[in-house]
Amino acid sequence: MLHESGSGSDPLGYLRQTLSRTAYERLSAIKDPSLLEWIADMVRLARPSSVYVLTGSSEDLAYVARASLEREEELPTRCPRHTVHFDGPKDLARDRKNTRILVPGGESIPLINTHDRAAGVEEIRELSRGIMEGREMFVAFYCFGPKGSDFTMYAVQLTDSAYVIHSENILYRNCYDEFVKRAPNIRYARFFHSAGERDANGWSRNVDRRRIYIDLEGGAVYSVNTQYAGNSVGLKKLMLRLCVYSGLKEGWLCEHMFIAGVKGPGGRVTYLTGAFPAGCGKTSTVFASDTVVGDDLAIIKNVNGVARGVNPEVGMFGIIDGVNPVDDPEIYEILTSPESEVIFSNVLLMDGGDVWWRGKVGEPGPGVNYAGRWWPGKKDESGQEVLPSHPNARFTTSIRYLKTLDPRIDDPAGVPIHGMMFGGRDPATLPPVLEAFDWEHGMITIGASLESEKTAAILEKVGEMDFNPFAILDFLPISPGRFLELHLRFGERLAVKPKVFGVNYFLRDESGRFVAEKVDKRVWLKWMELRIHGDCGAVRTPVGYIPLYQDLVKLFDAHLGKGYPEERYVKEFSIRVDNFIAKVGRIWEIYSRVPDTPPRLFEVLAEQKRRLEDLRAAHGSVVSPFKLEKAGSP
Ligand code: SPV
Ligand code: MN
Repeated sequence: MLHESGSGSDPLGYLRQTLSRTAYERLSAIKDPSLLEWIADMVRLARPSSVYVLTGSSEDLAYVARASLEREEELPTRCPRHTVHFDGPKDLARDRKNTRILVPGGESIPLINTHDRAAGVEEIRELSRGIMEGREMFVAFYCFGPKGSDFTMYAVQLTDSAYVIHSENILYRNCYDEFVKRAPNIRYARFFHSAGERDANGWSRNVDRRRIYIDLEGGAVYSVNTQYAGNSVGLKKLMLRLCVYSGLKEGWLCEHMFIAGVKGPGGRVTYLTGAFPAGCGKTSTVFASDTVVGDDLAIIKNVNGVARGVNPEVGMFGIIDGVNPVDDPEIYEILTSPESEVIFSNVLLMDGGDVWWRGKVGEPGPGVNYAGRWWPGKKDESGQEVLPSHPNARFTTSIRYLKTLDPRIDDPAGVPIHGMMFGGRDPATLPPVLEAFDWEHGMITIGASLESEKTAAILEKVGEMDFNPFAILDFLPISPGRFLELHLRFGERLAVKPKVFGVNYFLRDESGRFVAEKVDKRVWLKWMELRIHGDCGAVRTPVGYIPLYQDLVKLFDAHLGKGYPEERYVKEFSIRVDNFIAKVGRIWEIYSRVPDTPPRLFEVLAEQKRRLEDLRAAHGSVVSPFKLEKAGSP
């Protein structure tokens, strides 16, 4: 905790003097002195002009939605339930550089951006002094998971941004009553956020002093001088770090994964999770499934030997770039329906009040976008055309609008997880779908070895390959070695181990064209579903199992009504032996710099390399799947 000296002496007295009667009464109904002390401390430090405490009532929700518009943090559109928020041209994505894990003594963790806790605390307190002057502070209480569930974590958010609270009211379950009922017997995370001083456009003025500091020991995150939701919305990626840390200590998993149901023979529903870095087909995989439990995060625990998972969220903060009525009919309909509540961020708001993004039907016309006034053909100082809508433009909306919403979304017991998939953008190595030999092989050669081309959700160069184990590197508060070790341990204790798959929608041919079509992922999902139940065979390769040609022909016909030519099978599923060996080398090299890597990783990678070398000796550098051995059902 970050205590201003002296502020803890009589927090209740201080709050009684400072807050409105309603706000004080709402807070003092929560019987946890340490919480009140923290809030008193932050109020004293940030000096807001008023404090609004949410109980989550419909009046509160309406108040926040109205405040977002009145304070011009969101702009109205032609649809009363649709608004647009702009983060500002320098605040359009997560800030890796200034997002740091605070560690006592400033100890370094391999591949993780850490900072000395004491210095970080001091810096953030300095930046927060008076930061809310003239503004209202919101205090809101949320559940990270279904109410009354053993999976659920709790969080309190302080912020001066109505947009942040509006987003959280859509994305999470308000649960003030749980705090009243259960404090101090619940543990919760604490989030402090301030957009800081804003300019005439409403953008945070001091983005050069943007800081997102994660205090694992104190269970708190401090985020200032930023608005982009990935940096500001506490329960999204900031909570993910705290959740991973709790999971590490208690032996369960908190993951950057969706949870989706895939239907199989006889109407059975099989649940799979999927981890993908941003912009690699995660959302489209969710929509290619039959039911949706969650689109971004999962908490997974061992319940009587079975891995069960919940989605801690109830909303989506999704990439809108490219969303179109042909490829994404369901989400497109939600985003264009006047019935749904949507916050668009960093899209184009046209003068007539219509919203435009790449993929929206119709042409973009003059209006306002992430960089200010926009008109067709607008160029920036360097003569580059300014895109009407930013590649990392997003939508925030409730998951409950989905027609494919899984009926078990609120089930406190979660759903059984029978498969886990990992996917990245890989132009040259991985086939469209691949099944690991077993849990350990999958966690090591697929999950912990995940790589992907960089995308627009991070403030760095787009196009390079990035090592991104479990698609969670940006959100890891611990070494990837320990995170892998946690997975290995978790799997050992399961009586039913989920199957592990790799998927890749971005394989290119010699001329650089994508080989697969967007819709094909439905077939890969159906194949995984069958494999989980042992309902089809496979080809055994040095890197895992791949589909048999005849099974894919059947699946393409049954689910997409199209043929699947043999040449495509050969193109997609040939084993690119040299590329796989190179990948083993890259991953080996990375983990050899991570001292706490489980030794099994090197053994499993070495075995994989040996199998690949044997195959190369027998059949050369690129091997057609028809040359490989058929395996029966597992
Ligand atoms: C992601 O980038 O993985 C997201 C959006 O889901 S953000 O909140 O920016 O992390
Ligand atoms: Mn995500």
